[in-house]
Amino acid sequence: MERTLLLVKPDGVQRGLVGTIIDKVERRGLRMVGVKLMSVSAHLAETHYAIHKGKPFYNGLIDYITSAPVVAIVWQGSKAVSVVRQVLGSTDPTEAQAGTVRGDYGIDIGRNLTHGSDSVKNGLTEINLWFKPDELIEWKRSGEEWVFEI
Ligand code: IDP
Ligand code: MG
Repeated sequence: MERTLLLVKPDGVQRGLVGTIIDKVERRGLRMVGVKLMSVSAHLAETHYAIHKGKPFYNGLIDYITSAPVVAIVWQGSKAVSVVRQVLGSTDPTEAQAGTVRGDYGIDIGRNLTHGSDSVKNGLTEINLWFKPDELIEWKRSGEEWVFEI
């Protein structure tokens, strides 16, 4: 089964949307296997967003993600990567569909509330960056046969 990293960025934490965002993914049926509230160091932020280094928004992005605590969550389940991206909506909240996190709660692309891994491979890399192996719990959520035809 796939795993993916979801970050509730500082604006999501400050605005009290952690529970709402978790609720949407949890109700969709994915299984949480790791979660923590954390301050993001400049080093972690720069490693996570290395692909965007040199872009006009890069410095602002690093300032944003390091400005207040974030909640980092690892989700597991069939199609976890694409399902989380779908729940979050398009990067620019003004293009995100109503019903998505960014479409319902965001306006500005520089305050888009969340991060979701964009591929299975990048998800694994990001999970290794943000979590130690012993912070991830192997467990089975009861009733998953009512979510997945395994
Ligand atoms: P994603 O978060 O949907 O994967 P990316 O293109 O990977 O989107 O961009 C990473 C993050 O950089 C976005 O979530 C957003 O916070 C920020 N970002 C992207 N483009 C812009 C921009 O044009 N202005 C300000 N911030 C941006
Ligand atoms: Mg991205």
